[in-house]
Amino acid sequence: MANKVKRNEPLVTHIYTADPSAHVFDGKLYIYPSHDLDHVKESNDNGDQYDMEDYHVLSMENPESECVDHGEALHVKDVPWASKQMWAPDAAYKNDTYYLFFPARDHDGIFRIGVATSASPSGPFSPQPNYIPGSFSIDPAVFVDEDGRAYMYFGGLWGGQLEKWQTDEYVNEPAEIAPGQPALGPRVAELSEDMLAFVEQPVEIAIVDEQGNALLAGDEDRRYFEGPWMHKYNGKYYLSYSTGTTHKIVYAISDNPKGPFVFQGTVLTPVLGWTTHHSIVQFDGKWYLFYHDSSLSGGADNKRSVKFTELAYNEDGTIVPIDPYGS
Ligand code: FUB
Repeated sequence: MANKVKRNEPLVTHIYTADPSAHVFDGKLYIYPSHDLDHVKESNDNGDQYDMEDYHVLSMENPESECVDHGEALHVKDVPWASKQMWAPDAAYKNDTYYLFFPARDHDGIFRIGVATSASPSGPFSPQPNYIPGSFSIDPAVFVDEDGRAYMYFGGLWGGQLEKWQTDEYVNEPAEIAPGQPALGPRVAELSEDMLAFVEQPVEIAIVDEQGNALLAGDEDRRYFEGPWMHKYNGKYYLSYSTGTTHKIVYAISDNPKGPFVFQGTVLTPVLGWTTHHSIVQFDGKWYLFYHDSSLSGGADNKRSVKFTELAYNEDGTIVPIDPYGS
């Protein structure tokens, strides 16, 4: 199925798609989204309404072309360790292999992150029998640096269970984090050469203000919630993410892939729907923001559609904020 895509319009309309991770592979744009299902589930802070079962890979020859749905690339029934909720995935290319990284609940209801491989960027992908040892929570974003080293950024609050991993052990009912305490940061771990394991225990990323003070849990306009993305621009590392409860995509910059990152500002103002999730990719010299909203479904939080638009930088390297519904 193919539709010619316009800026700020759904890439496809025959299925609901969300959480886009966009990459350029083989000179084409490949988009790895979640596949939202057209069903009614109980809606709660645990995220039960996001009850996705499989992934479809989308591709575009270029930003002016049609978008192709390559069909089912991986289904939860084929992943031995996973029970449900195939949430935001990402993909990477290394070792002549395409890797699909994805979170799902294991058979104990704990979110873990798995990996599946393919010879083709459009799949189908064959899952590893077990999740990545030491992985937890949601929203993997894998960044392969210019030196070939690969890092996975991950973690999400609330339904994403990050609060339950404040120590290296899973705690089902953790103590609440007070608004005046430092906010939880996303986690990062370097991946092994074969991309199937962590080479280290994941570490928490520090996101600080201009004075070097950690962002606080009560600072909901700036603190990390979920959906990390990493890209590099002019030699600097840009960590962008969703603020969750305040529905923004914001970013922070560092000289090091593991931070600390200094908070900068907004990438994307709120979209229609509770969640916001994005990726940033360069194609043919221009930069693009892929994101989702719930306009196609008339505002249903769990029936979202992936869209894209151009992204621009100011001369000082800051990002020009995007209003998804502006002119
Ligand atoms: O799609 C399910 C969850 O919603 C994702 O993992 C989060 O980033 C949010 O978009």
